Amino acid sequence: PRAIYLKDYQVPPFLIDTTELRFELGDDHTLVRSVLKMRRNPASPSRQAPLDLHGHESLELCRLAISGQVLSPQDYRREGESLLIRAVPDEFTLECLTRIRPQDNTALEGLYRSDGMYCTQCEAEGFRRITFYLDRPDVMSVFTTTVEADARRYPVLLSNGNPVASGSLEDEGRHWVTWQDPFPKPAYLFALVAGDLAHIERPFKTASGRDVTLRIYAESRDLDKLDHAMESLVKAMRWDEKVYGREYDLDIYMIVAVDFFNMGAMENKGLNIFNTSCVLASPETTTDAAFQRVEGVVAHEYFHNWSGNRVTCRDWFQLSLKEGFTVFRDAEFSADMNSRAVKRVEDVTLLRTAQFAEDAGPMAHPVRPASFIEISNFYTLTVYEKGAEVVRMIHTLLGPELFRKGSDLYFERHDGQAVTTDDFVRAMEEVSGRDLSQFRLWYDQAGTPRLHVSDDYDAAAQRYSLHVEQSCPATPDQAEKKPFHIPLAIGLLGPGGRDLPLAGGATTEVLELTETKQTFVFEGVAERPVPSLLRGFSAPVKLQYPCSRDERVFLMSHDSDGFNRWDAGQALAVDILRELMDQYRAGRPMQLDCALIDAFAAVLDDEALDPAMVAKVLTLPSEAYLSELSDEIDVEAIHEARQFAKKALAQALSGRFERRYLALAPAGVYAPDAVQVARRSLRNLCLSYLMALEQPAQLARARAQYDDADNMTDRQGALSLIAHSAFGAEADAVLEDFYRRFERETLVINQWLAIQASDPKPGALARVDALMKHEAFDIRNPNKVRSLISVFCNQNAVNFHAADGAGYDFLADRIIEMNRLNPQVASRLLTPLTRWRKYDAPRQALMQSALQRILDSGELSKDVYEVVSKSL
Ligand code: HT7
Ligand code: ZN
Repeated sequence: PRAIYLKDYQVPPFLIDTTELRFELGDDHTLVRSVLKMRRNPASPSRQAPLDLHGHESLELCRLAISGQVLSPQDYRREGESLLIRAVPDEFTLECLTRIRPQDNTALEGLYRSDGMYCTQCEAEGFRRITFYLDRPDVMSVFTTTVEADARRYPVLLSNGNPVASGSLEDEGRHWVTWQDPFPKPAYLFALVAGDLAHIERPFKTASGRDVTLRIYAESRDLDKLDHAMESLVKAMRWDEKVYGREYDLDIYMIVAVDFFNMGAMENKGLNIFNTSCVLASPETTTDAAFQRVEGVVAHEYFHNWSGNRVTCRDWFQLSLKEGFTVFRDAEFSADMNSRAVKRVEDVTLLRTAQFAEDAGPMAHPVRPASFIEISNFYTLTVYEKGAEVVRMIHTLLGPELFRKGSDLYFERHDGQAVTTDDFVRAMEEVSGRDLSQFRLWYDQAGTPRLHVSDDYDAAAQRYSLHVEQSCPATPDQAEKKPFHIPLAIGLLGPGGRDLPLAGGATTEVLELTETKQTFVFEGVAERPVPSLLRGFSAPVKLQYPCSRDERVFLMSHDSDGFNRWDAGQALAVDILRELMDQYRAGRPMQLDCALIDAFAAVLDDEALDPAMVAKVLTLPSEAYLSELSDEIDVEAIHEARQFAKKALAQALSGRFERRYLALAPAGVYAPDAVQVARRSLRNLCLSYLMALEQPAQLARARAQYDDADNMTDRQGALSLIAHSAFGAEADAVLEDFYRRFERETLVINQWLAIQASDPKPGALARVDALMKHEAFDIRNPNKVRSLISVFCNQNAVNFHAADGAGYDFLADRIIEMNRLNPQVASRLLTPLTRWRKYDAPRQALMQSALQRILDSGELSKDVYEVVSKSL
């Protein structure tokens, strides 16, 4: 397989003004007829270029005609994914008839069947599995689509835009519907759905008074689980009108839930297709976290209507243009709907554990990658989450008003265009008058920058100085890095814990780092302050400052920045857990520093704090985060130290945990609102500490919570604690009970699989192996693969990294199997093996040999080949 490079970008030699499609869906095969009005692109320098269409090898070409003239096989050539037609006029109509077999499509790209329905996934390059086309985002066309199918089995026929005609072929029992989308769009935003679906509907009036119908479709058994998604959609539409001045533009907005889906959801114009896991929600079957995920994903896909669809990407290297910006938009939306501080903590936790690890691994790439073999491998945390941080930094540097002006200019100037991240930054530069040329390095340089901060205080001169040094480690293909432009938000705390006034009387100041070494001087500082650095996590960097445990405790209780209060607690816990790991490795008895116990006690006693934030503060850093911070990951030491700390905290603070657990008992009817979610999160965290005591009384408490729960958050919280406990018989019993209660609820059973896959007790691999044969498992369903296989390999370190390498062999076998069925999912499964350099020598050897075995296993998809070959 060949890499393609950003530097080789050329404008398309041809344009497609209109695209007419007719799908005849059949059990044996589907016929796709296309009529494309095409012309040479006046902006292209190549005036004689042949027409080079994309078309997947699985396409069966039945007929090809240019302006009515049928072409014979001598007139064109198929080569890999390309269909070359040599002599074409400057303007012509291309007609094409292809035969495809959606029922055999296990890759879930293009048109495929999910249970009994047809649906599509065209981003990034799936449209070429439907018909021959210029399948690149800078070719935008006006689509008219007719879908024809058996009327009884597929009563609902959907595509993008507005429905304009329908009819039936009565003697054949078939019917058809025609959809027209007036907005030119690239093929990756095309969508089609056909099935026996039920829906809910709601009218919506836009700010300017246009009437829009909102519809959410699902299988009829799930009709009662759609209200939360609808409410989320309405909130997102209102928010985008208010915060960005963006309105919806078609007469109808549809969401369809499907069970087989490679990712979370897809923003196809006017017809979003969603993984059921991101749309269905009910108190009995859905946890609070999943409710919030539905709200966030519904909003994300809706926001794409402007940041992605109306203004799209010129090429796939620009993916973060739409994804980074849209993640930033959805994060701000969620922050406004729920707790801002909690949302920031969650996003930074994800970034610091998983994105930082990606940035330090063999697949590290810039937010705007310079090359790829398979674009599907670049739907990454770097493009999405770090890309959102880059947009957030622009917001921080410009301030909210100028940022809004910049986004207005960007949307207005580029409406209907396919553009680049440079165009986005240019709009921000123009409205602010700022030069962001150095800032653009965030798009081009991979790796997580390091900040080393030191300080000094001159009492006589009442002068406090912060010295900041930045560096960035080498990443694949980028040995040397230039200094980044970094917004570093800081505050200074006086001895009593109050913020000192800084420039202009503000208590937080954004320092701008642009050089390798810089010093910032603060005058008139009467006493040595404690600095609060990187407030709100103002830049995606790793910051080191020699802070004592006492200073961290001080920041934990006094910092006016809620995020940094949490972060001080995390840093304190990391420091103490590392001490425990050293003790464990040295064979000494582990002893928990009282500083952590005292700090946790103070937080538990403070009833004025938001319970959701209390739960975050009292959550020990995860094994994944501790691994990311390690030069060499000691899986066992991390696990043992964390377990020990948890139990020691539980023993020292059991009275407090119990008191708060009881005080937070549910009152009233379940609602996934911020207040209740906060209470449940802290209550379940208290229960997890109490269960760490390993006492029968606590087991009984957890079982009672499980039995009495009126919602999935409390039931599943108790279930996983019991299932992971040392009480083996009770664990088996509760898992059995849960299965019986929910065996018809696919998404709930996926959680049941995940809980067992993440059980750290010995023997997990054998249980996972057995579950693969369970009726609840289906290797063709990505949600099941993620719940069982991914969770085992990513969230059960002690078992996956067993010294004998059985976990690695298991994963290699699954990847070899999945490579044939679903390359995108197979490729994502590889992640834990790619991190082999972070482990001890014997594990390194075992992981490398698992990777080599995959490479040698036969014909690999581009997806798997790229990741394996770059990792070895
Ligand atoms: N823009 C969507 C990306 C997506 C996707 C990409 C590759 C393969 C399958 C996929 N399904 C969805 C989702 C989003 O970011 O909104
Ligand atoms: Zn997106």
